[in-house]
Amino acid sequence: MSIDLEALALRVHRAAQAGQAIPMLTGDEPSLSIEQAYRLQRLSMAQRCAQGELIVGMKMGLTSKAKMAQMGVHEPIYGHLSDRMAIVDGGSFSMSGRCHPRVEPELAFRLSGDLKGKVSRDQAAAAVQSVHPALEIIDSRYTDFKFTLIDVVADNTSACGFVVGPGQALKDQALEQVELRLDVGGREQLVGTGEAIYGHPLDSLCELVSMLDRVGEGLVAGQWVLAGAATAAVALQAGDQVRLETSGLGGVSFQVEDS
Ligand code: OOG
Ligand code: MG
Repeated sequence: MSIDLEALALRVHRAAQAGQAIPMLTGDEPSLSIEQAYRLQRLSMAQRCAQGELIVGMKMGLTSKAKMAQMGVHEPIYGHLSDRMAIVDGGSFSMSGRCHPRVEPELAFRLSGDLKGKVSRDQAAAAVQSVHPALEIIDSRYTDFKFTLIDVVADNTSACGFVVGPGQALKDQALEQVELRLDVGGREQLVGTGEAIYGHPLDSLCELVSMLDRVGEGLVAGQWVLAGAATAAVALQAGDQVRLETSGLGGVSFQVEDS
């Protein structure tokens, strides 16, 4: 019997809406393929867009060794970013209605041109309007934040929220040398570099374009792209002040509401 992807998409969507973690989809559907997982992800985004959400960009995930080791999944993945996930720099994030959110230090690109096909680092750079320090909030909809590659893709790669700091035009900044210093509520400090993000954050962008090309898609001007975390992710607690400082690219912050 064929797998009902719409029904599975709805299951993940409902878990996200209720903030109630669910068992992995591959538990019931062990034959689910990676192609079906991406189709499921798109169906689930379509269900959300039908309720008024707008796609504003894409994210790469598991582009760093630290994240791969933390999650036990060793391949880069991509997900969709919507307007409802965006939090203003310095703004607040509410824990209510979430499963078990974590934060990651990232770099984000804002595109001024379209990107499609196989692109070089220079071609990718030419389509970037600005580079920004960014914080991503991920919240796996699966029990205990444990998943397989296929399950996390079906769950829109745990995308939950993102905060982008002030941007700079992309010139000759050595993005691989940028240091990212994450402080989570004074409890946890982690440091990573741009190099940890797929060797170079622009190479992560190229890989995203190449992965999208496999399904005949590309990126368009105006979109945001999160290049992936530079360190492992840190669990959030109510009341946390979360701040990312970078060497040369400025900072970005948000706070976790008390309740
Ligand atoms: C999957 C998403 C990972 C990143 O930047 O590596 C990710 C997860 O760990 O839940 O967004
Ligand atoms: Mg991320």
